[in-house]
Amino acid sequence: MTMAATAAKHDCPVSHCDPYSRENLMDPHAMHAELRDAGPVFRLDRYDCYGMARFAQVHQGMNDWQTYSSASGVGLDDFRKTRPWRPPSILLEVDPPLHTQTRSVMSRVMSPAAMRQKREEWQEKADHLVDDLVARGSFDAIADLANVFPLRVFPDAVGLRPEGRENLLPYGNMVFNSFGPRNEVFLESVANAQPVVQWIMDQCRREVLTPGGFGAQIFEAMDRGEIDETQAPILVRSMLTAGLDTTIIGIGSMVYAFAQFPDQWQVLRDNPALLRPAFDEVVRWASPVQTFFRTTTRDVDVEGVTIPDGSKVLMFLGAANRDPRKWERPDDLDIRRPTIGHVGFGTGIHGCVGQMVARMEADVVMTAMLKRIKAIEIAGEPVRHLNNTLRSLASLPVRVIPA
Ligand code: OVM
Repeated sequence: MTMAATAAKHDCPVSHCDPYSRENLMDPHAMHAELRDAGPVFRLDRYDCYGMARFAQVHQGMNDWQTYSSASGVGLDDFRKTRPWRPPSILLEVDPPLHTQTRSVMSRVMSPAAMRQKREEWQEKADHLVDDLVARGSFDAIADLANVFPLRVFPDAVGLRPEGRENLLPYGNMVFNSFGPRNEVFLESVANAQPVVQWIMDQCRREVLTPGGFGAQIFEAMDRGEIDETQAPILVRSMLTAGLDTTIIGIGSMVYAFAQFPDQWQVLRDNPALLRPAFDEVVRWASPVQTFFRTTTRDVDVEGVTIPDGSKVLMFLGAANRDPRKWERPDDLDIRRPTIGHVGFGTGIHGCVGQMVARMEADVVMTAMLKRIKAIEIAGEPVRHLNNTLRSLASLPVRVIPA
């Protein structure tokens, strides 16, 4: 018997759910299960777009940039139809060949070798911070740790001046909100946008960046002719946008994960060599960046359903990272599981270019904690911070038992 030459055509399942409602931003997991079960691809009729929530399709789609383009923006807005909220990123919101050029500059500046040079200094800062927190015994793992550490190391590494750094988190919050709809969460975050955006743009100029920093190195790539003088400041802006909220959530998620899975903290304490896979497992489990859009460049068949050319497709990274079709006991943190393929840093040509920074920050903070802390306990109700793209906490009261 032979199979039919063409696959059967199916109607596209339709979901009426709102991924950007307060309820779903607060706790997306029930919605994720529903969307995965809806099918390999579905329509989100509220937003006139498509979506994918299963691992197989999210992974496949993100690894096919020719079909699933970033050049019309990776938010709900279609740059071909509506004016972008800010001048587009030349890293995130572009396709090759420009993307290849800009990414190579960024990946060199934040290479593993570049990050290794930071280890000693960053470890000292982490040790110092964690010493103080362990002495206190109880603290807020977000306000006193996750929000603090990246701000102590990253802006200095980029080469920012000290004044005005309080604008960094509000800016990241706005940009990550802007990838979703113009809902209340977005509008609240842009209420006072103008001075924040102005400050960010001002910090992207060569004159204000400390010599030797990541920012200055981007301008050195410009001197070598790898990018031009209009592009260098926008790449510095990419660092300021993508480099803080994300790593803050990574560190916060690490603490939250091990507080919820104390046996896994024990496993890690017994075998600190698992630190790197443990961070990947936390990023899989938490998916700090929950979603990004792509835009189709042709009619594309997904398991018998046709997505028309020019459609926005919402990629549910968080849902893919907990798809039971791919992961055993997906909701459990298991630092010994193979996390290969998780899409918590994205995947494909747009996979997180700053992940070495994130890994080094997590590494030094966790190294400091592993040495000093026997157990982490949740000591109060965690409070969520709502964002259209990022899943994060505003507060996580913990108590730590010294080692
Ligand atoms: C950028 C940018 C902004 C937000 C996120 C991101 C996760 C990149 O401006 O290039 O990557």
